[in-house]
Amino acid sequence: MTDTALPWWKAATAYQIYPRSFADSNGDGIGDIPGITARLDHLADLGVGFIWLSPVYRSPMADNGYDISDYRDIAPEFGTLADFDQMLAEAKARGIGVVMDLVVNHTSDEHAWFQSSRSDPEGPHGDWYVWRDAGPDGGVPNDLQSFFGGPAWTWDEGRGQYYLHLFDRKQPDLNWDTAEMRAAVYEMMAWWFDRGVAGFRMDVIDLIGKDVDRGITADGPTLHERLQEMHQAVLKGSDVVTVGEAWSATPQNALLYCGRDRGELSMVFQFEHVVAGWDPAHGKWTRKAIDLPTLKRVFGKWQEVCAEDGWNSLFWGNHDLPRAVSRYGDDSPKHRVASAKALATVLHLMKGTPYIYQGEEIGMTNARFTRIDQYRDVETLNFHRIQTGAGVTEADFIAGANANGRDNARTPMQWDDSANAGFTSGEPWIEVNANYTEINAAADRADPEGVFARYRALAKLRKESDLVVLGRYEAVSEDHPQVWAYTRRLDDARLAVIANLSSESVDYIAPENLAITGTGLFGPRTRIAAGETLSLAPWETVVIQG
Ligand code: ISL
Ligand code: CA
Repeated sequence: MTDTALPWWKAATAYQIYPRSFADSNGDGIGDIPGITARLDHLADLGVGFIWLSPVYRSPMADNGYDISDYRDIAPEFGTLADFDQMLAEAKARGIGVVMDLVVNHTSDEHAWFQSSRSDPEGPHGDWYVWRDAGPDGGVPNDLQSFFGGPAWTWDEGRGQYYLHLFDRKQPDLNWDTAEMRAAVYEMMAWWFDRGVAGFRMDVIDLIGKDVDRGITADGPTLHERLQEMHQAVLKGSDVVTVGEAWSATPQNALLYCGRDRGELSMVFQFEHVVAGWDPAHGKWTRKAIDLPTLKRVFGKWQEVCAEDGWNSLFWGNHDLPRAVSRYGDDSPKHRVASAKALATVLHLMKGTPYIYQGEEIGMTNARFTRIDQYRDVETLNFHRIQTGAGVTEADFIAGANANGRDNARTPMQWDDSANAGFTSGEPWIEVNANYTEINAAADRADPEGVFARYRALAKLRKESDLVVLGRYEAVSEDHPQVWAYTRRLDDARLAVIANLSSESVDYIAPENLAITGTGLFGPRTRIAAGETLSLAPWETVVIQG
């Protein structure tokens, strides 16, 4: 890169690790930190600049670590602080930063703060959580619902009050109106920075400004005030990266989080492309096809939002979402590899920081479970109970869970074709996808035309090319139902990206603004003339730099 003022994370490709499912070093069936350390070369080879590590803190694991009982310790099943420090050092030696998951909308109910809060209302942690008296009828204070189903309030017998939990009842919400609580969070963050972490991914951060009594949860009145305070306390002046998970982020409010003069975050994860693929009436538990023009318009709009200021994060999947190739591509044996590569290409050549979710780089697919007892996810199990109780058939529920349930992304990483995909020598905590003998890192990496090779090339390009990092995104033929085409422009340099995102051959007539002559990046073609018909094979990509 030529621009030395550019923050390091703008030219980096990120990689999310869900530790429980990545690599098990000791045969207990649960992925762990030494397992990650042993696999760092895979990531270095891929060209990753930083890892977002899903939570590894001490936790009773009601929500696989998103329920933290001690922010300054590691869950024993994941290892020790010494293991963590070693992983950090070995990642650093490979030029890879480690970004922790900051889960501070809530803690575990087993956290010492909550234990103290529930037993001693007048004590030092009495108002660190959101407590309310029962409603006039003796029931819940209001009708706020948990994201995991059912009321967001649980009665605490000892304290004689309800506490708020926007997620599971084992995840009580912290009270962000308490200054001492906020200071404790900032101190904890500083403690991890002192250990050498490269930044934080902030779990459901758009919920911390909530106004419970008015029923406002996301994007609440004090949200940005809190983020600015956090920035002043621990982020200011350092070169760490921060990415906030913000389901409520819109083009209208995005720059409030990541505008250059705001003093808040580096970027947010917004979910407009994810939600656009959900059924408006039934949410994510029913299946709905993806409409490409809508998808392109959503991404295009966000490219526009952050064209001059702010910064986008780019992702297809994470540990809460279905596998990219199953959701947006075609995971049939015939088209899986080509579609995974096409999806990687259109995403990674946009402006922003791309995030690869573990297994995506080898084209891993959804789980395809057939029975509810194969699922482990608290959200899926809660909604199974609620929905089948309300009359949804077992088969319909499983079909929905197989489309969008969180366990799709949580089956173990498929390393090779040995027993349990090389993930564990023991019994895995969740079933390995039966397709591991075909789909695994060893096989894919051995193929120069494989998915991994494409991801590696894209990460390398981003590291080396100002155009890929900074070029302006310009949409081309936005209404085309099968082809995603766009250009990037930086001064005189241009990049043309064309992908057939369908399983049929397409004759695509290149409009004038796509005409280019230059170097073909992933194929032999070096020129596109205005009005020329490109015969694109299913999921074929054409990328030309001119
Ligand atoms: O996937 C989801 C959208 O329906 C939700 O289940 C999910 O809870 C939401 O995306 C918020 O996610 C984050 O916070 C949760 C945790 O369970 C998720 O894993 C995490 O990414 C609570 O900490
Ligand atoms: Ca283990």
